[in-house]
Amino acid sequence: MKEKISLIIPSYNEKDNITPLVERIDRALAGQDYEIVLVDDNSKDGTIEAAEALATRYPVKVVVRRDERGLATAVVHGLKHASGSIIGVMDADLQHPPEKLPDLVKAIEDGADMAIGSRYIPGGGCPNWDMTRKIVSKVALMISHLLLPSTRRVKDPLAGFFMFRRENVDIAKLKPIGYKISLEIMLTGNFKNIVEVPYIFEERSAGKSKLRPQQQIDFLKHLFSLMRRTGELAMFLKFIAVGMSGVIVNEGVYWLLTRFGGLAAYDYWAVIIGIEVSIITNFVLNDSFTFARRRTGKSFPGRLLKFNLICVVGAGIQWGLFMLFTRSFGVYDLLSNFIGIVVGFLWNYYVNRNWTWK
Ligand SMILES: Nc1nc2c(ncn2[C@@H]2O[C@H](COP(=O)(O)OP(=O)(O)OP(=O)(O)O)[C@@H](O)[C@H]2O)c(=O)[nH]1
Ligand SMILES: [Mg+2]
Repeated sequence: MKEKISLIIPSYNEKDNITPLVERIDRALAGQDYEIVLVDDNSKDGTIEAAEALATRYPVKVVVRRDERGLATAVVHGLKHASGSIIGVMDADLQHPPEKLPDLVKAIEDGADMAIGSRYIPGGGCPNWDMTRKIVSKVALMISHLLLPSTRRVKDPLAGFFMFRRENVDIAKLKPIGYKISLEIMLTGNFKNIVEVPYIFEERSAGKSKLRPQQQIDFLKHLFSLMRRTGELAMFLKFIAVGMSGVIVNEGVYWLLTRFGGLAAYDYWAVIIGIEVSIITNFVLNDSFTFARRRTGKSFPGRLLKFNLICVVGAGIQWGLFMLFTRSFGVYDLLSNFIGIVVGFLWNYYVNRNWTWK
């Protein structure tokens, strides 16, 4: 017996797209056990009537929300009405080609627990986008990869065209804001094997785009919410706290060595020892506190060595920026040093987060 596929399709004023969409899906999924769950936010252009007419001929469930708007929450709502063990999500405006659905299904049948339609792997793309939209999309992608490093295993985590096994997702955990439902599902779900399938994002042939500048703000709010819920933000804040403790250790060791340790005349050595001791205490704290949940399976000396190396390079970055800003740009020395500290800190955090405690 084939597993049942539920395609959840959010729609808002897509009257002219709905019939060709359902017909093309039905052709693409011939021989599969599938249903379409169309979640419409009370469109007034006739989308609902068109969908209800299709429901007499095709396996279409029309779910109308009257009290809420929003793409991602519509998909969560649709999940509650879906009965398949495989869930697919796609737009109603034919920008996600239904003919690619079999590739997504195949990826799941071959063992993936999530299959993502990707614009950013060979064979995929958005050839019809203008320069601005291309840049906005790439910047959004970069920000996601930077702020939520666990999305880096996927080239296109922001796609709205994907499939997954329902058992890997806990609906109660889904709290998306805005448009990026794939991000929400990928990061709150328990996915071990995510596969990307290339597709071309088509031009919108009918209906209007619902993209508004507000969505960029919602996107940032959503990223922040995911950083909080996935523990990413907590790690960052702990790393800052540990870094501050390192300053105290660094100063304390310098003070002890120069005042009581006989290094009064060798203060440059006291500085170096202070730096190294604080790197080690920072390491121990980060290893047992900040990144405690991420250290399994890696050797302690290996982590210590990587951390040490990264921090020395970080110090080099701070020094280099200090020299650059004071000498080349004539910037006030305390400000130059501060810029160096911030950049060096971000370097230390990011590289350690993704390499030492990978
Ligand atoms: N239920 C529901 N669906 C929505 C809402 N906003 C957008 N959609 C649907 O979500 C899908 C994607 O929205 P679009 O406006 O096409 O967004 P986009 O594809 O990123 O932008 P374009 O390329 O300009 O079309 C479409 O099927 C829309 O009808 C909403 O508030 N509620
Ligand atoms: Mg669209």
